[in-house]
Amino acid sequence: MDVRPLFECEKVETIAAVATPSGRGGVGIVRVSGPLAGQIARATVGHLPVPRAAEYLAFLDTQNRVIDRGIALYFPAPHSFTGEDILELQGHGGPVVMDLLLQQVVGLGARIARPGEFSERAFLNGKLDLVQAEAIADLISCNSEQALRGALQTFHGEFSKQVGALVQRLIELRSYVESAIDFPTDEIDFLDDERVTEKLDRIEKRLASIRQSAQQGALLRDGMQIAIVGQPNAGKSSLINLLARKNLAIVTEIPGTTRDALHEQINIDGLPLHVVDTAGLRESDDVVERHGIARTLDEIQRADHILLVVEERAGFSKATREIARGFPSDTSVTVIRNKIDLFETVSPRFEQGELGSEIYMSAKSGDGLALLQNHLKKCVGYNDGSEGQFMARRRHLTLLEQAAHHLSSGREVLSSTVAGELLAEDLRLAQNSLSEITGEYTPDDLLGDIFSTFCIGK
Ligand SMILES: Nc1nc2c(ncn2[C@@H]2O[C@H](COP(=O)(O)OP(=O)(O)O)[C@@H](O)[C@H]2O)c(=O)[nH]1
Ligand SMILES: [Mg+2]
Repeated sequence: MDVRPLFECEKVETIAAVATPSGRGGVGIVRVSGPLAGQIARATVGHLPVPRAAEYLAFLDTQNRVIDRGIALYFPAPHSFTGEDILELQGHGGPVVMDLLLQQVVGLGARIARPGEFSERAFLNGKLDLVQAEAIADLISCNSEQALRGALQTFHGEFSKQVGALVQRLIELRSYVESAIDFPTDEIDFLDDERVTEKLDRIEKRLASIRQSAQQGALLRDGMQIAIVGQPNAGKSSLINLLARKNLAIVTEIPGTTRDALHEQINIDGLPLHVVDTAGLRESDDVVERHGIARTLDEIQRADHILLVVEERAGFSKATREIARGFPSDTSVTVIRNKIDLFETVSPRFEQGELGSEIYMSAKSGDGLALLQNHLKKCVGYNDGSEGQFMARRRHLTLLEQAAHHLSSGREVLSSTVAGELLAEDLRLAQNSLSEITGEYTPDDLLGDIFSTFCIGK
């Protein structure tokens, strides 16, 4: 990686922040990183603490008054999170204590850290790659155990390892192709050689499989947008209440009850889903209801997946077909044939219908809910408990897609023109896209964007 370690640059500022959440708690931690950490330790606790050993001490201000008593921990460079000297002052977790301690270290020359600046330094000093740094932020903000496990896998380098191995193969192929260019008389023979296509095949296959895992990994993190739509009274609000296991939306037998789009984040075995209940679609003279219907149409455009609720009794009415015509062609749809409890002979089941999958269920009794939940998991290719599932971000998906695009353009060049230079260039671009994932090749302003979304003190 062509990044000069921060601690080798002439003037590195020492940064400080409260690393624990604001508010009151048993323990609060002020973290200091940079060349002044040792000096700040001496001035605050009287001496340089033994590296990596907990010492119970008084924390003093510049007039030698005790601010608090607690544990001081010192991690000299390079064996620390950031790769710089780090001092951690673990005091009592009250806002005044934390404030005074922070003032003390700032008075001694540290400056307040920007959000994510500790992680940024860890990255710049080669302690973590970009994917791993992002995984720490995801680990802190995740909402389910499954997501936590995915973030940990990524933090441990699972995703980086797979991307790194692919980059290695690309480099090998590139050097083979480039050596062909250097001997123009043999170039055609070189490139016609099946080894090139074979290698390219293998790289493309591997990339496809990483993309699939990353897609799942991104769903783990970001979830899927699901819009519940249909005619008034079909049971949409009952369905969101059932999925969320609480009384969110008002349910009445009066058509047109729901006007505002109602958003809820739910979780099926660790898979996060953003579900929105919408106003039923029909012609209406009511001004408020018409606003609601306009919102429904917006939600339909935004959704990754649509649950179209119909009353089993009414079946596929003309009005329902009309609604479905407004769905974007690339959005997947599941038809919920609701209210089967009204028929003794109909039991929950799954079928393939004209619009896609159909689930016969009852939003009122909950019969068939498990069918719907499993179906949604399947739709996103989500397997719970699968080993090796890592977490990924949209940023990674975009870069993987770019890499795939360059590879397929390289393949075209190879089969149509057999021009080594062009193929080599496509391979180079594919490699750059992949390297941007781990941060080996990443523009500075992008780094700023990424780290600024992290929390303070991390
Ligand atoms: N029997 C039965 N009634 C239902 C079912 N789902 C909804 N309902 C009823 O249908 C009416 C409309 O439900 P609601 O959820 O408000 O429908 P929405 O207008 O689509 O949001 C209410 O009286 C519900 O109790 C169901 O599965 N079975
Ligand atoms: Mg409703």
